[in-house]
Amino acid sequence: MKTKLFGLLAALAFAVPANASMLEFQATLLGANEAPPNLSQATGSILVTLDDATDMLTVHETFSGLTAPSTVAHIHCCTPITSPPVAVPVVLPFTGFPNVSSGTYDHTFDLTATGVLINGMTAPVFISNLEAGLTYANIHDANFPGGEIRGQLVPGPIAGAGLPGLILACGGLLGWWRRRRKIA
Ligand SMILES: [Cu+2]
Repeated sequence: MKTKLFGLLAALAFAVPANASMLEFQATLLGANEAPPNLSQATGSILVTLDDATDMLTVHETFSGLTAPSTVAHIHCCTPITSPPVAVPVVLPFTGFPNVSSGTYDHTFDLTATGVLINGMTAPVFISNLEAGLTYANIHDANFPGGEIRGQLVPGPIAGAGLPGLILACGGLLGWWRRRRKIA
């Protein structure tokens, strides 16, 4: 039992530093969250992963049911969740966003690179606002030039990415320990 516990602790020691600088944020995108709110039945979800050591930001967004093909998609800053929502400037345009009514978007941004953040936004200011829950993601199209669906980015389930990794690491280490014990 003591050895098993040691194995778990050792796995923790390996697993935690790998995730320590990864921060996750997520949002559900709905017409009801737009400014002004709309009755669109479209939905979307976004997962944003920030490596706070390198300022690399990975976006994974899925959406479906837009009333027209998407034109542009963004992260806007800086406003808290309000009712009714207000619109604030675009700070991170999603380059290469697909012009479809249902789809997926995956992209990694270097927040420190010129032209990635716009409207005077800088990486440190953006990151502090992201962490404070003051940014939102939305998707625009011809029917809703101001945005058809929108969601406020809030800290996501780091367990969603971190815990399976941790369990895998623990399982792998225990397996190694068991095999090693059999051989010995
Ligand atoms: Cu936008």
